[in-house]
Amino acid sequence: MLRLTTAGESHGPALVGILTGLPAGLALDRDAIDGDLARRQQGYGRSPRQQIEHDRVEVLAGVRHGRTLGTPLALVVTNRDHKNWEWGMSPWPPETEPEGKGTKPVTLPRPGHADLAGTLKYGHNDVRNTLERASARQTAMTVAAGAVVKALLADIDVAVAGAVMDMGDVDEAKAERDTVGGVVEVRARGVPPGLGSYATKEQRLDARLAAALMGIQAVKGVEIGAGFALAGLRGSEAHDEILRDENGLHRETNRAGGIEGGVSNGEEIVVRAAMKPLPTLMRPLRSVDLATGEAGEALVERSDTAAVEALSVVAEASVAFELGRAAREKFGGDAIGDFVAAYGAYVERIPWQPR
Ligand code: EPS
Repeated sequence: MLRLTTAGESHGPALVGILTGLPAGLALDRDAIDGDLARRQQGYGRSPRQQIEHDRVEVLAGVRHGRTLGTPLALVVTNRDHKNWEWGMSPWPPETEPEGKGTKPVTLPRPGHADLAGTLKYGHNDVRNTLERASARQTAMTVAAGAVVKALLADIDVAVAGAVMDMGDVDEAKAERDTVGGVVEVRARGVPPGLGSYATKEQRLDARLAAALMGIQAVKGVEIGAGFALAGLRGSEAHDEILRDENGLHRETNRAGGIEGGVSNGEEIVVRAAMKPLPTLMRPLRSVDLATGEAGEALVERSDTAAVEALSVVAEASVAFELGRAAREKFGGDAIGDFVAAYGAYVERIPWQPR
């Protein structure tokens, strides 16, 4: 089954991903993957770090001449900033004099980041040992893997797109040395009915998409379809009546966001994620020095004022990955042709046409 395992610190040499469970023969386009990586780096309010990084995917295994081999893919995204952190992030005790960044321990945790809870949990004496992996830098690998899975979905005519719905005023926040959050939406078109299952909570597509979105750094809320607003409606106003036309079954409304009973129902999948304002403030919040116990101000590092546009790309990749996983469960196949044929036979059987 489709699975992504990742490793990599924000200022280490690289992000690494092992992607398993793809069929053989899937055509991949390097420019499409790199295009999504570039989209993730853009947007208002991004930090100067994005001028250092030029994210590109390197494929070390699992692909030959542009097609998957049916074996694990090994993906790498290099951290160009690592050259400034070679001493600070050295895996072994450095044998040279301290040089570059990360040479002094961080002891003032930022409220809202993983800094405090992570450092307490793992018994670190340098908050950097927590923040390096907690960093949203890791989302570059999420996007690389999501771009690969979007190619799989495209073969069954499923398209996934993320967009920013709402965002605080970046210019104003930046002037006040503050940060803002926002809301993104992801829509997936062409998803056939029957992905996920009502049978167990682990199989429910809504639960899986919620976990995929909540698993992205800084996400604090997730909605499917009309989400929280449904709680205030009558049943007669909330549900999407079932109609039939010459193309098959369809709905005139989509308050369910394309999922009923934890199963895709053939309508567009619509999910939203709310992002909190980023926790690294140029005007720091109060904190406590973990080394001395003294009151202080939180770590101030270069930071994004907002990363909501980046979230829209990461959320798109995360939704694509989960839909790809559910599609692999349903249609299987060792070769891409088997997968597409199983999809074809299934949509032939049911009264539904992609719209
Ligand atoms: C992040 C802090 C910043 C962000 C980073 C996430 O990194 P730095 O400390 O190097 O400026 O830029 O995100 C990325 C590097 C990225 O590519 O998205 C954090 O603490 O979460």
